[in-house]
Amino acid sequence: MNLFLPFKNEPKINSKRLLIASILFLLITSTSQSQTLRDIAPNGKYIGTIVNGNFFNNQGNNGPNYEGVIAEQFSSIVAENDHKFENIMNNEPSDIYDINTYNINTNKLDRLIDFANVNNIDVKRGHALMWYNQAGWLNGAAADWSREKIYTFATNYITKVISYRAGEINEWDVFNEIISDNNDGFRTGTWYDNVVADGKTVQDFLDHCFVVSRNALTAALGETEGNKVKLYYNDYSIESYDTNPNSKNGFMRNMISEMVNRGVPIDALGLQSHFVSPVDESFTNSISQTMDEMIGLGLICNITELDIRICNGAAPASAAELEEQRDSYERVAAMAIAKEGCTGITLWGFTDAHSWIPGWSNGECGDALIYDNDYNEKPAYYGLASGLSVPCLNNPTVPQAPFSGTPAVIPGVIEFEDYDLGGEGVSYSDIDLSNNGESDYRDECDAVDVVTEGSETIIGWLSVSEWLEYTVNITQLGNYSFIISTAADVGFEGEGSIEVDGVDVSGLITFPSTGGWSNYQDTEVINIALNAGEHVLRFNVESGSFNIDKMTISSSTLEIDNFDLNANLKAYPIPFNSTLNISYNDIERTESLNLLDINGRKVLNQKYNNEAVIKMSAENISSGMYFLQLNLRGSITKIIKVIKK
Ligand code: 9MR
Repeated sequence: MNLFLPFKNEPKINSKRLLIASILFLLITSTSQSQTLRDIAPNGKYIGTIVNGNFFNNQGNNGPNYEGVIAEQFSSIVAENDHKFENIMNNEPSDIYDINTYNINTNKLDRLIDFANVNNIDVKRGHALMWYNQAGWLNGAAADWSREKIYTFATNYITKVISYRAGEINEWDVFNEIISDNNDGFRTGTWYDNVVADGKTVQDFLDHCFVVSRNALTAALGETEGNKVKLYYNDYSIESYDTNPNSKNGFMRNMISEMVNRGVPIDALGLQSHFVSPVDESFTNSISQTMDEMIGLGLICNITELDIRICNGAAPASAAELEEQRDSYERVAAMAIAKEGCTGITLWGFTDAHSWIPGWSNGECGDALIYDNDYNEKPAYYGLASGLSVPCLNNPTVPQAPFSGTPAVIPGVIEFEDYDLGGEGVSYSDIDLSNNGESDYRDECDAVDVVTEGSETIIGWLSVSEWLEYTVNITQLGNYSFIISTAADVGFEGEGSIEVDGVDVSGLITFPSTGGWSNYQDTEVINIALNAGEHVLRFNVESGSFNIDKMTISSSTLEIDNFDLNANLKAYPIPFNSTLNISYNDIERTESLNLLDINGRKVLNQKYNNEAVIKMSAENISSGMYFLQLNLRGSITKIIKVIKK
């Protein structure tokens, strides 16, 4: 569940997990690297790095074991510069309108793919098809092109590159860094400015590039295989959540969600993640919120260029700084990899011997990666490995069953933390795979975010689309009121709903801000009709952020115990709205039911129809008090008072 919790409990890396990780690494170091980063990463998720052509294939100063470390540690690679425009298309085509005149340098694609294939590296990323930077002759030429010429160029260039050895590159950054750094929307001052013409916008151009990419892939590979290649939008300084819609993050979230809504074929968002050490928990919580929102749109959201620099002038990093960096790598990796919608983390290099950071920062910052200049693992390596090791990730689920062994009784109180046994996707759905709450109340691998504070146990970090299920025993058919106790800090609120056996019984319930994550308030929902017997009740999180404590469920059915026929008559809901339900345990004796107004005039009539519950349709009568008259066989009449809402 998301980042919200009672303020007293700051989320921490699970201490049990740290213990497991430490044991794991004692094992690693004592068994000569038997477990590498790629082994530790959860099943189905990759850990990647860039490869730099200058150090590749023994070109230049490739260090002691440049390719050896890549092959041993990583399950994904991406070229640092080789696939950028300036390196892939050295010369301007003689005719921009003729794709046959586009010559691309395929050596650079071949080199990456072949190296990956030989070394069992599963995921090959392509970076980046469209980018204003490192674009060689294009920047000068396209500055004079019309909108239509740029569109044609983009179509031909993308088609040419993405179709080459199609299917062997698993992911492409279709567009890189199109958003401005000045909180003012799309980047300006590049040749993209020329696409704003004839009523078209930069957004149209962005959409066009995704459509062209998908079309080229499906043309080359067919629908099924073509759709498997993941198409990314990739950018920096978009990682942490910002409620300001004009901020880079706010603009990006809006841009991506509109693209998804319009059906643009985008599969993934790349958070570059060039960070400064130390990275604290409030920062990773904020990134987590961005990731959850993007994953909620059905996208993959991956970390695509991770490095965490130490900025101390030219000084060598101290032991304390390296420890902080270790924790920073651990935090970022643990937060991201546990999410179902995060399929991988890519580092922007692995050794400090080859990193863009010192050059870019004029020597102010450096030491950003996980191996030092001499290819020794730094504390950051172990931090990353610890973050990647999610002990419960591949835990099998078990059949659904009540938490306490017996179903919760309704009417009664259900504590939210007593959700059923079963696991992710069976008895609950939680957006991340660790228990942010660190409570010992349930099994460690039951990864819903349970928080224990003193004698109170609650669930925090709720996110849209999460749900929890409870096997319940409803003692009698009738109408119930639910009092739900929730908390949300100033500025937060949320919505939920209740389903029984897959049917919505409550509609949207709004939970207000209560002024604090630990200030619980009751919200009452009345007139929820429930059938008797064993059922599965589900609580859905529909929107917002709030903590949940318990549901108190009581009967709001009108019962008359001393009914003449000893019949336990029930009429519900009281007050009723569109339908009044009537039942009693000898209902077959009913001849008919009349609803009489206060003056004794009959306003509705209903015959018994062999159902266990007689339903009177009361939509068209006005609010107020009525008398329900039951006419039973044997000329017995019974009258009770009911109220229409
Ligand atoms: O690491 C790349 C460096 O060698 C290049 O000189 C630089 C040019 O801008 O690009 C670096 O990689 C960038 C990546 O392609 C996109 N995101 C930011 C990366 C760091 O600048």
